[in-house]
Parts: sequence; structure tokens; C-alpha cells
Amino acid sequence: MTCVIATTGAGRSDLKFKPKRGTMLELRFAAASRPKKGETVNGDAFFLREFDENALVVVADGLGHGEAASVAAQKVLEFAERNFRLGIELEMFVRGCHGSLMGTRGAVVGAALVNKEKERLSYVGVGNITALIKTKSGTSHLTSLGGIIGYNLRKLRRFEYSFRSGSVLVMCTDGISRFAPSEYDFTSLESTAKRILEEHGKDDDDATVVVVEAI
Ligand SMILES: [Mn+2]
Repeated sequence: MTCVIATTGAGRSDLKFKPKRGTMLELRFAAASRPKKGETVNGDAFFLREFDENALVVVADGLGHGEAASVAAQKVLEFAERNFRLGIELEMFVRGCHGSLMGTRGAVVGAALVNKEKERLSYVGVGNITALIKTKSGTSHLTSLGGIIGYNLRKLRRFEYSFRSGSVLVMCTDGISRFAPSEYDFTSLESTAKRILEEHGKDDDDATVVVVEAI
């Protein structure tokens, strides 16, 4: 939007300027998830929560599949439900997950915090969760380090990315085989998430895809 201001005085000028945005990014979310073929419980889990100017997005893949994997993944959800505000200190959030998963089989976890005011995305990934940001100009893959939450936590590192209007965050567990984000049109997030799951979900693993778009 452009504002036009007419100044008073001898001269006259039309001053055009862009007003400071009073609004934050708005986010849209969609997710698709299903267990491995033949399993009744899902060893993957995801969590989405907006609070203050933030949104926390977590994807967890309990090791293996079946009941024990599901217990570990559900523990991540329980921890996130109680402690999502820790997400503003993402390393502490992930460290807390690690503590609460001790004694379980363990899980790999990706945690993203979007700051809708600053248009930034912070990411901490432990183990094999794929996360990427798709923009008009291309795709950047978010960096995860090795380790297993609840079992073997190595050094945590937070990576920062810009996340602006039009940016799309995609997070998947390894039950989704590699795909080219450019092949998908993210106009309908829900049907895109479903299509990625249908077209790239592996039969021999639980599979999850979460999509978050800034508008
Ligand atoms: Mn898996």
C-alpha cells in the first residue's frame, strides 16, 4: 500500500512512502502422516503451535516403527505441549526433549521456530529429518546435526534463515523419499502435503510431511 501525503506551505509535494508494516507474517499449516504399512500405531509425530509472535513446528521420528517408536514420538509431543514456550530458546527446547525421552527408544527430531515479526526461522535438527525452505528463487536445505534424542545427544547448533511472505517450510521424516519441491505447487497446502505423502511415502516406514507457508 502506498500513502500520499500533501504537505502544506509554499511548495507542494506529494510524498510517497511505504508505511511500516503493522502486521506480522501470517502462517498457514498443513500436514500428512501415516504409519508403516501393516502397523496400527504411528512412530512419527508432529506438533504445531503459535504463541505470541512465534510459531513452533516440531517433527519427530521414533526409531524404527511400531509401539516403541510411537511411545518415543508421543513423548516429544507431550514435552512440546507442556513446554512450547521454550521454543524461543530452541536449543533448550531440544535439550529438554532429550531429557524427557531418556529410557525410550529415542527419536530424531527437527524443531523450527518462526518469528513472524522478524520474518526469521530458527532451526535445530538432530538426526535424519529433512527440512527445507522453498522460495520463488529456490530451495535451501536446513542443516541438521547427527544424534538421537533420548539416547545420544551431541552438540546442538541453531541455524537461522530468513522466512518471508511466500516462503514455504517443508519438514519430512525419512519415510518420505527424496523429492523435488519444484515439482509441487503449494497453492493448496493440504493437497500438496497429501500428494507428497502419497507419491513419496515409503511402504516400509512411517511417513510424515509438514508444510508451513508465510503469507
Ligand atoms: Mn523413519
